[in-house]
Amino acid sequence: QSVADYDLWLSYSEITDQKLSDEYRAHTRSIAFLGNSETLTVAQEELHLGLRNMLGEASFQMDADPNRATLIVGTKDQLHATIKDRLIQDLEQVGREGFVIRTMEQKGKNVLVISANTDMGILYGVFRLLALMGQHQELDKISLVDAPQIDLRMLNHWDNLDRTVERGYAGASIWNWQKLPEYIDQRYIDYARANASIGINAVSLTNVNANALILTTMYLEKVQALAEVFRPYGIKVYLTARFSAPIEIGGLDTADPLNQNVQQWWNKKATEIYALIPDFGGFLVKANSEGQPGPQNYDRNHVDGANMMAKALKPYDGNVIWRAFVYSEHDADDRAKQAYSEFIPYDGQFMDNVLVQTKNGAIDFQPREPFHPMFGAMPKTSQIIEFQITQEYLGFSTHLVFLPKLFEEVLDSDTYRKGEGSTVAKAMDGSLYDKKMTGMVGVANIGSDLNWTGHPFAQANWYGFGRLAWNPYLDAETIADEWLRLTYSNEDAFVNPMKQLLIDSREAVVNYMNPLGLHHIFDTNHHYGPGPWVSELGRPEWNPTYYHNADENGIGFDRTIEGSNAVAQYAEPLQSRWNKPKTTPEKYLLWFHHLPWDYVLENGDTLWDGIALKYQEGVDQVGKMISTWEKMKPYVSKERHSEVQMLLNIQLKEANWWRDACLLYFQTFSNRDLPDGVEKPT
Ligand code: GCW
Repeated sequence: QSVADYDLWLSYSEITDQKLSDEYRAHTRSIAFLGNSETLTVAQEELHLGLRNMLGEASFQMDADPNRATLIVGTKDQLHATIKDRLIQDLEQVGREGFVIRTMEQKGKNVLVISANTDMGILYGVFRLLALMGQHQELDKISLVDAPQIDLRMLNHWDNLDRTVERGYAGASIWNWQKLPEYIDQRYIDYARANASIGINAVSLTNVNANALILTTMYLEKVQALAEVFRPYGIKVYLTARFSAPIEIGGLDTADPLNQNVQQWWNKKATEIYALIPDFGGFLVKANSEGQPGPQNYDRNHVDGANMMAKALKPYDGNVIWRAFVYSEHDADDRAKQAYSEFIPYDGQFMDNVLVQTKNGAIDFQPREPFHPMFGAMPKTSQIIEFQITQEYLGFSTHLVFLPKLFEEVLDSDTYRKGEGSTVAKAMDGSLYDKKMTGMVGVANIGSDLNWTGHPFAQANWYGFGRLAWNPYLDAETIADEWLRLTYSNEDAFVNPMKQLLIDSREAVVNYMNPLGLHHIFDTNHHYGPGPWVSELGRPEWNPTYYHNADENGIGFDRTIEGSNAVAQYAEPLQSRWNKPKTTPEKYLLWFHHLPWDYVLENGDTLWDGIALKYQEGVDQVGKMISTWEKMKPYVSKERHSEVQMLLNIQLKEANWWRDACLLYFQTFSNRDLPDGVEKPT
């Protein structure tokens, strides 16, 4: 019952159910693992590890004759014609990274086959088979054909070279730059295994608030060592490139993207990197945002900057990932509008190895935001989505919040860019517009804590991100179900209530932090607790008061035609719908509207009462999470149980804090009593 936190969802717990383990043993008794490569070696090792832990060492043999094997693992080219012919149609569907898992008949006997077009497909197939077994799924009649729907499935680390992590809440950076390149921490390997098991195939190692030193030879050799660890697992390395690097480490006196010496410098840098890391992914760039240098420092624009770097990488098939997270103090009528205004005119001007990376919402990783209006609005650009897995505005690694629910909500949102059904998922996976490359990015929540993510349940957010990047149409419940089974237990009495707990946890945090479309009312800089009163910071859009605008007349941000007109950045019918409070979903109400305290909500409550009751509901939901967890003692180790219990107790205390702080503050404007049912602050 006890689970080593370090093992994540790869704990491969022993299968004690006799019938099931017999069934699995029958399938895996004699294994023919065909072919030879670094990737196939790690796949074979993983299969071995998984089977040994789940079924016991003595139960299988690894190098069986394919004619007599019960499990055959091999790429299309390795398979015997009689088996290959029966799989060929499916293999044609699964591309470079997909796989087929099927039971079929061979000489009157059942044989289980994992096949793919490439070695990477095999590795993904092996991980999937082990996951299915870990979830106690039937294999007898399995026929699974699966392939990723998104090309680039990427983690962004915001890790600094001194091992601090921006917005990292799980200890120091796992990259030990001081000991690299010689010392290869086992963690790097396990990190690669975990990522490959959920299909992550790219990682940017360093903070987007970048340090140019990472591009010096000394650091590149360290990066090379990591890239070599990751390569068998199909993971490409990217680095953040500081736009002013030619000045800082190159001795030039400018970083002007149209200056030939600057272009030359980046060309040479690319050549140097690819000599060390032939499959280097490319650069990730945050430019002209929050004080980072960029092309605008030289009166050039994003296209000039991105294309200059793209030219340097092009000969090696590298990409530039250019972030669209920009906002400036000069045009601060509505921060939410700025990225769209700045980027949309550039559609069609970026080189084809430039990807524009846009956060899921137009402000900044809030507990809830409407989808970013740029999605679907740049048909000629490879636009990729950035989610935050680390919980900057979601209670750090202290609060339990299951993020796949948030990711799913965004991916399922309809942009209407090509009529009804133009969901964000479709804009991302290339089905809406033909894209050279598609991608989904998550800001990692990983650190050197024993359990990787700080909160043991934050592992589910890493897991869930990877699963959704593989298939953006998966639903959050399926992901919760998988993760709970793989990490903790297959007992229904555990899985069912805990699944509900995970699913509800997202709405709980919205309710006790930012209900009804409120946003960015966090205390300054750290973004942890409430701070709706903060109003004296240097720039208007740094102040929470800017976002909620509470006064005697009401509360909310007017983004209608009469207000900032941010609604105009959305396609019809959203534009018209969200322009009126009555046709705006209440979850976004105060995002788009400034409304009187007595505005009447759908359920008949006044806005003031509604806000207060939502805060209370959030607190009550956390209370319910605690009582559910209380009943889970039989299914998890004592240590795990008490760890999560302590964290949930903090979460409850802080949900109360949020409710009291926000309601007492807003009450100074509303001048109304709290409704029945809302606990009075003491
Ligand atoms: O969410 C904000 C964070 C910054 C971060 C920035 C960004 C890396 O508060 O810490 O900087 O976004 O995404 O660039």
